Amino acid sequence: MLRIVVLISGNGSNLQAIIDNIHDDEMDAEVVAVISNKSNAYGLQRAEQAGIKAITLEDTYGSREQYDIELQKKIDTHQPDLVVLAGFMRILSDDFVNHYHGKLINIHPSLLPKYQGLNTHQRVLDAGDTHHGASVHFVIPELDAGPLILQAEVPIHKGDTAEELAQRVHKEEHIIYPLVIKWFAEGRVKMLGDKVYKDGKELLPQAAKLHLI
Ligand code: NHR
Ligand code: GAR
Repeated sequence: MLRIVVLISGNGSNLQAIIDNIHDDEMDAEVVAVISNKSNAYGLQRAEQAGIKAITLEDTYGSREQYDIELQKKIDTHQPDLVVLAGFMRILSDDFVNHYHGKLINIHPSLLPKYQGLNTHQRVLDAGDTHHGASVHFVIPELDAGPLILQAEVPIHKGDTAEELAQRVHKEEHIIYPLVIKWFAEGRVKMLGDKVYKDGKELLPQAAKLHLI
């Protein structure tokens, strides 16, 4: 059984997609706790609704390092095999990230390595791109730079607003994040050093988009 702790800051629609797919696909996985850095995050209610322990850890510690130590303690109480960032909006310190080497993943709303950082949908529109998407990647200390596991691409339509584009990307996120969780539950994905292996073979960045099956 894959024990998962999910970290959120807001709506938690990716959390919901993960909870629903674990159930519907009968995955050998369980979300054992959800932790938010914001007490008003709607995702906390989603967790409670699903009978999952919902925890708030607000930043009252002064330093990023101290917050991350407390966060690590809270997470490790639940002995997770996988820690999932799902709209978690705090940068994590190097020690925290290294503690979960190979067990910490994130979903980022762009076709990484393009558009690291925040406000991706508007930046993609401003650049006049024709395609956009989402990326699931292992987290390494360097922000949004960890090795890719799976990407989904969406077209950009003429006249799209950032909200319309974000919605289109979200739909794909809700497909690819649960799928990656399933791969973990089946022991099919690993990170060794800085490389990702899928089904025992090195997964190159350009192949992450093709590995939908
Ligand atoms: N931490 C590390 N070390 N490496 C990554 O790749 C991380 C990470 C923490 C979070 C998610 C990420 C994203 O997908 C993520 C990846 C927050 C910020 C940010 O600037 C940037 C990237 C991500 C999440 N946060 C501000 C901060 O000072 C706060 C912004 C806010 O509160 O609105 O922490 O994009
Ligand atoms: C998602 O689109 C995710 O890709 C993005 O936040 C959204 C969270 O939605 N993540 C980041 O921007 C990380 N910096 P959700 O709370 O409904 O899952």
